[in-house]
Amino acid sequence: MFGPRVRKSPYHEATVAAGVSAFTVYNHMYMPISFGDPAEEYRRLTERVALWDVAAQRQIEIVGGDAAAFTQYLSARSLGGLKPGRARYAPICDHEGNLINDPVALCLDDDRFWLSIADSDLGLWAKAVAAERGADVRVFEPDVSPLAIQGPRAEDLAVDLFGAEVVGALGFFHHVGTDLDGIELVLCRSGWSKQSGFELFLTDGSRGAELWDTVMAAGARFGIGPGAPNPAERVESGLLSYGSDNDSTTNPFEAGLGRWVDLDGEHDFIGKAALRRLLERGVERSLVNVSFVDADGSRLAGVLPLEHPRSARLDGQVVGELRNAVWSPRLGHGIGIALVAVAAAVPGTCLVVEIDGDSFSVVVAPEPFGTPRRPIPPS
Ligand code: THG
Repeated sequence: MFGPRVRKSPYHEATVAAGVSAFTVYNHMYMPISFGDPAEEYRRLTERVALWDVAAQRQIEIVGGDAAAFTQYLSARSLGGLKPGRARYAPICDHEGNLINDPVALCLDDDRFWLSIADSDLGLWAKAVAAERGADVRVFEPDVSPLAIQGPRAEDLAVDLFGAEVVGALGFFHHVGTDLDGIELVLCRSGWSKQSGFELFLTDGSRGAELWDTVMAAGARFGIGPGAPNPAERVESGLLSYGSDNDSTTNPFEAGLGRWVDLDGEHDFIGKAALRRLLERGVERSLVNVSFVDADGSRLAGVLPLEHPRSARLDGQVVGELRNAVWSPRLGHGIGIALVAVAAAVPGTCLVVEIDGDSFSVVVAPEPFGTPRRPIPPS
């Protein structure tokens, strides 16, 4: 019993009707994580198309004369050249250089942005920073609820729903305001998998069930079914799960997001000076992919991610934590993500973790798993 503090998404009833079997709480909202058959949900995502209630990816809207400059001031990544109709992955740090969110920033107009946030109260942060700086912006959470279609047949489904012209013109991280049978939404080529797909940002929460049903009906001929951000596919793909892979003191270099941090650019942002100092001092930990090497790793088949991190030991000494572990259908063995001291982050290093009284051996992978993104078909 979570009570009214935990919000329901506009798709909540539809997901219950579709057989949701587990929720997490994300941005103070229930978010489906399973429909009871992990193996089938993985196949659906990697071979056909899956429908995800990701309304818990809430939007923080920033609008006003200073919106562009203010949004930039929040973001460690340069948003230079981010134009209406474009989006950019934009890690955000606090003044110590710790990662506090890793949203997708969408530019809707020259003076209007959405930060499509991961699981932390970025709205409070943005409002406070705006007020303290006297920025000419309004910061609020609009009525916007993303619904994702992900998988190799998402392209065909999107063409059926929105037409080849609209979909063909949409590059990766491009978006456009449109509607589906009069249901207004922003269509974006994005999503938290590497299987290709789209996110439909519904802008009228009263029409969630209608949108879910419309997409489900059109997707029937492509083998659509319900799903959720997939723990196995995303670890295989190397997408960061903020708050799950990292702790409250992880900087973007440790989290593997260094390539998105623009320290050399002109733009000032919160955490810039701290991040420079961190780099000078040298990064102490690193997020690495690991493979389970015991035959026993196969017991991870079908399980949901770890409920909490487990200590990882090297020669008996704790050197960090295993943050997530799942069975990988693609690789055929258990895989995980560990946040460990750089000395232990060397490929081939063997670590020992205890999970529910059993001891497992994991080995640091030679390189991040990082499935390449499925290419966008030529229009
Ligand atoms: N979509 C939307 N909002 C979100 C997520 C999303 N909010 C929460 C969470 N996911 C934020 N985290 C991420 C992490 C990775 C990506 C998007 C959001 C992502 N990364 C690509 C990559 O790493 O290959 C692309 C990065 C780039 O090219 O800029 O897509 O999924 N709406």
